[in-house]
Amino acid sequence: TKKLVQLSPADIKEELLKKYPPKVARKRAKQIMINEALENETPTEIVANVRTIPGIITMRGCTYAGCKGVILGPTRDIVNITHGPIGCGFYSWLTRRNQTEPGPDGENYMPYCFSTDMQDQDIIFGGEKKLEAAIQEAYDLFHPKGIAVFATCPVGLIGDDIHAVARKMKAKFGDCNVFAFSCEGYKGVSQSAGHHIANNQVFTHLVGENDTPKEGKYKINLLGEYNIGGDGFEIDRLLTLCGITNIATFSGNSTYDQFASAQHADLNTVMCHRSINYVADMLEAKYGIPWIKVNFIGAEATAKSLRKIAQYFGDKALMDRVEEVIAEEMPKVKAVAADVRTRTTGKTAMLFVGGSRAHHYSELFAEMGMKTISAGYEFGHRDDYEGRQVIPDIKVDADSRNIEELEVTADEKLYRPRKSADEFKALEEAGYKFKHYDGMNADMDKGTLVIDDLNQYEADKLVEIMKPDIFCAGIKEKFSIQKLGIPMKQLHSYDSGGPYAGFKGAINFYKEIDRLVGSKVWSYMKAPWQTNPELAATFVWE
Ligand code: CFM
Ligand code: HCA
Repeated sequence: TKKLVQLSPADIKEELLKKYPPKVARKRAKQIMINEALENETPTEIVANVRTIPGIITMRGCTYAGCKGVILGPTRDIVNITHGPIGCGFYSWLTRRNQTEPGPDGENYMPYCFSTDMQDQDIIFGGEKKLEAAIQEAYDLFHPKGIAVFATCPVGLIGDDIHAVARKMKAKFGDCNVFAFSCEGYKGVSQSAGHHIANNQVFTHLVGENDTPKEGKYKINLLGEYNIGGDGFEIDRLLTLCGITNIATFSGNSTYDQFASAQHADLNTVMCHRSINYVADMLEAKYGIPWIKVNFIGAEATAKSLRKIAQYFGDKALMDRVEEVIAEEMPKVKAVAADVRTRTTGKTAMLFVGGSRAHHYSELFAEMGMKTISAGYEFGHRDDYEGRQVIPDIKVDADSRNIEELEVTADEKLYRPRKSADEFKALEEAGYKFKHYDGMNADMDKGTLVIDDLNQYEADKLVEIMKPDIFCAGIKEKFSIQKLGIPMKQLHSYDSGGPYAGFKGAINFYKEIDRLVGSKVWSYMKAPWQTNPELAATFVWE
């Protein structure tokens, strides 16, 4: 006999925690948050960027993945050598679907997997000589502009000095920049530490190397866009249509020279704040280039971001051009949205991805009339959930480009308490530019579940209780979710689809999701709870 019970968000949270040993349950409880606590409750702070409890099957990856795969992976003309056993190199080889366009010089090392292939004797006697030989071999074969070395776990444990080797080889070659990353997988609690290590070294060894000024009236860098499924191509298409020059993308479809020339931009636009905010802050501190948050995931978000860039430059011709481009593109997007909405309105989604997409993609779903009922990051920090309202530490005069600095402490600059809308307006009117952006929580409805570092067990449980119409995550989650009879869409690799950014991307996404949530095939699957139910429950949307 089945009993149908209605579960509140608090009940669901309890269900997720029920099976855990008390200590584990106490820890996980701090990472499962009912968004914008219901009336008479104080909003909970979410605990994020903390170590995954051993034994739990996390969705996260490692520091090496964040450094080598994520930040440096999409750059085509730097030879990336993994110093370590072969598996790390092999499993980070072309898995991320970052696209590239080799250009006239044709230099593209992405199809290669370079590794020192450490063996037992290297672990015992040290691997520096082998690394030196690998760098030499890469130089002799390709004569690249740059060679980057990435440390895997054993390298840190045995103490190979990869930086000394890199310095020695750089001096020896004279015409090739060799630099290294101490990004051992175990450093930090996730990919996130790898982003930071990567950002620091890219800034130290590459940014500023090319001092030839770049042409262009409105020069920007696009930070935190990795050209997955060709997203960066679509964004570049729109920027070009608007007459905006993209000096460097960090690091989708990028080259050595783009990094080296980034200091020539007038404005930094930040797409994935989690992975690249360090570079944005360093470019501002060293070169005085301000940054603003943008988001090209979602048609409305794309239009808003283009307008934001135009507003920054404050030039009427640019603002008009941006409006023309939007007016040209938007009707096509709206027509497709109107069609799919007849089938997708009211459907529900769950998004558990990385450190920014779980937030950005909720906009695309909203445009389809779909509701994100639960979401979370694998490795986001608190500011990715709660938002960041930095500034006003600079005041930019649109005509003269003068930047007036305000006195702020470093601490204040990073985590400034939230200001009221009125306070912001007044400051904005006074000419201050805000690097303000909303985190995930602000965009999620009241009573939704925001869960940090979701794991295999909780994912299954959530799906069982809330039965979303679609679940979005990565390859490790894909098949277990599908076996529960729920359509699954990978928001990392796009399941070979895409682009999903910009206007064309929005159309692709609407059509694909429409097909997925409308497919009958999933209803033929029998999930374990359907054959052997412990509890029949339903989640009722308030
Ligand atoms: Fe930024 Fe990314 Fe993401 Fe990320 Fe990633 Fe990625 Fe991602 Mo996979 S940089 S945080 S470390 S948007 S690789 S392109 S899809 S987890 S949400
Ligand atoms: C990474 C890369 C990854 C993995 C995706 C996945 C990506 O974090 O090392 O789990 O499917 O986007 O390729 O995030």
